[in-house]
Amino acid sequence: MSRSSPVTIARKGAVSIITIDNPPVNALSQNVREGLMTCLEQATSDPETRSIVIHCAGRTFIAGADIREFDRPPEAPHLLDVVATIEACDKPVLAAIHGTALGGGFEVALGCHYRLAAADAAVGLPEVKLGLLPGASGTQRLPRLIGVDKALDMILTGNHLPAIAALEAGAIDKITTGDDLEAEALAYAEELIDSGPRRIRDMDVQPVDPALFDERRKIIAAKTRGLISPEKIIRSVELSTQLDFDKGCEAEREFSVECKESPQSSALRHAFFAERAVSKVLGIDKNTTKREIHSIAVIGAGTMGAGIGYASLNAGCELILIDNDDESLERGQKTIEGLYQAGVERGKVTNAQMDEGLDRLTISQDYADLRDVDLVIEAVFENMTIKKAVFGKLDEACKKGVILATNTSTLDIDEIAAATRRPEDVIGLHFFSPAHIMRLLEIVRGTDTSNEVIASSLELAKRLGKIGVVVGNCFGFVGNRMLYGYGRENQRLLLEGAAPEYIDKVLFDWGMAMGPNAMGDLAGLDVGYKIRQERTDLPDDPTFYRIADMLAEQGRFGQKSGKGMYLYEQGSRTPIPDPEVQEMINSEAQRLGVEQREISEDEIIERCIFALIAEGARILEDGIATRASDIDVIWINGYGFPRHRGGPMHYADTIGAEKICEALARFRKIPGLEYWTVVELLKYMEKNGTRFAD
Ligand code: T1G
Repeated sequence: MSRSSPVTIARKGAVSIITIDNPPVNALSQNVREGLMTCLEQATSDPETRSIVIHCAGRTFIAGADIREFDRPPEAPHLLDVVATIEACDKPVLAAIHGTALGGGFEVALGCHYRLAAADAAVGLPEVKLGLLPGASGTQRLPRLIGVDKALDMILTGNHLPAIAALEAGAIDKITTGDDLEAEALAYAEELIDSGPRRIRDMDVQPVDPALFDERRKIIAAKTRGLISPEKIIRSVELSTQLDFDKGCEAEREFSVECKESPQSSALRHAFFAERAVSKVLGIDKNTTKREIHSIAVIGAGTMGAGIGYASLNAGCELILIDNDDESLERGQKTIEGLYQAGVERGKVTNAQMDEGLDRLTISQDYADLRDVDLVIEAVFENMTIKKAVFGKLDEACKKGVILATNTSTLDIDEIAAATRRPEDVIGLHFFSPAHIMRLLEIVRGTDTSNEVIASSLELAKRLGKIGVVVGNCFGFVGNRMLYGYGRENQRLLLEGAAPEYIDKVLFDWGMAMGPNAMGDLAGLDVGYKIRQERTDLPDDPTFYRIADMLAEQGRFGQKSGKGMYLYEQGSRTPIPDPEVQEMINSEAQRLGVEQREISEDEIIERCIFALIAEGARILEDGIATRASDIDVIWINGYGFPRHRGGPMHYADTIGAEKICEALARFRKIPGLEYWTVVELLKYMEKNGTRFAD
């Protein structure tokens, strides 16, 4: 065994302990698999060894196969063979689990004859989140161990099962009583010497009603539209009830290879690593000072302010909610109480946590109450004059070292910071609605924002359970700047003859969480309208957001006013096409001289999605985003871009710069679409055959 193997073996009495030490998460890289085989052979052939423990060093048990290896041809030993070798061992093998035993890691544990877990450990088969299915016998073993229904629940959701629930389900045999896992594993392994091996492959799958599988298919069809691996999972588990163990594993293997090679899985794997890369920011590392944030003040008790406040309370912070009058403050407090109540009803929060959280909430109209806060998040009306006035007052009221953040979704951070004498402490923290749910936090660095403030904001994002993405300062930052081009194209397509419900259906079926017209009605057409009214750099194009402006001017703001692009029945969020709007669009197109024609689904997808790609490329040219994958993380987590397409920039790489440049040139020839100008970065990529990923 080469000295550098991450797998070692040591015998204590009659028990050999095989230890995996492959930081950060003991992934089953090739050298780990090889090391396991070598140690198993040693333990099996050692007459002094009468039982074996497999456990891991570091913060967790095996967190799965090494995902980075999936883009390379598979190397021996294959995980299925490693798991089979463990199970075939004629001495009892115990898995000692701490942290998370996930994917191939849990399959290794299922290859073991017994499983012991630390009380705070969890197990899971999250492959579906990567567009995969368990490929090392997990879909054949788990139904045998815990039954078909529970197995399908675990594998189709990919959720982690805490140790207690895993014990109840029969997925593990024992939970530690103390906090010395290794010692308890040693004792348990000695106990098991007389019990001998117990192989899951020899267990029968408890019979189930075959109709169960079609029921599951119906359920997932709606939930996981467009994904291929969920069906493969159901089929593989179904075969576990029809085939013997080895035949079932063969079928699973085929499905696994098919999924691994699918563009969907490649996109989902890209998203996995992209979301982990966002925390790597130039000039910021683990030595960068981070400011302590225990108390937060939110200025503005509206929907966003209250949502941000609730998220802050949930993260354990003290909260002061500030607004100009009692009515607004009471409304904000009621909103937060309502969010807590809803959390209790959904079992996400306990009554005790709600009471404790609300005890940390203070409402006030007085900026003097801000003297001890560590962070202020301004969430007032999207108007520069109002925001600058607020920051001027904060500069007076707050102690030195407070982070002054604005939740603006479009406005210039530097101009806001200029209203204070401490621009280095000013940063944009752009939350997405609903603020307590949406995982994305766009962290906008101003020209003077200090690295300390950025590092503290990244840490705060983690505490709030958000994905913090650091971006530069420009109109709309990354997300909304790209949304502008996407929305513009939608508006043009309406005038050119594509009905709003048609455009929405095409993009929804393509994978967007919601079509642009339904999304506009949800966000409120008045919000976009007011922002456009404030802008001084809008293009000289009479068709630019023309329909949206007309609707807003008629008071048709969307869901909040019962009608926008669509009609909404009282209390319903279901968009109903409105012939009046279609009539308005047709006559406005005529007035503007925009010829109406049949528009194909492909053209709608190309024009809307390529608008995102083109603006994304310009954002990279301007250095507003550090990496193309950051843009993907923003659109997947903030704008409902389909995760299984990897985000606009990853999607662009699946098409190639050549095709995209050809399409942009084609669009430019359509009368009125001259704004589809050449994007230098795309031109460069076309010429050099490079990708955004490069
Ligand atoms: N392979 C390679 N790298 C991994 C990895 C993995 N499986 N899991 C994590 N990392 C890296 C990650 O990129 C990051 O790197 C660092 O570890 C810390 O991760 C055959 C086919 C375990 C719950 O899907 O869910 O097994 O950025 O920041 O928040 O059936 O990581 O520091 O350079 O996420 O504490 C199935 C994936 C694989 C689990 C820890 N397994 N991992 O969360 O840390 S498919 C998974 C996680 C499979 C078999 C199939 C989480 C975690 P870097 P982190 P964390």
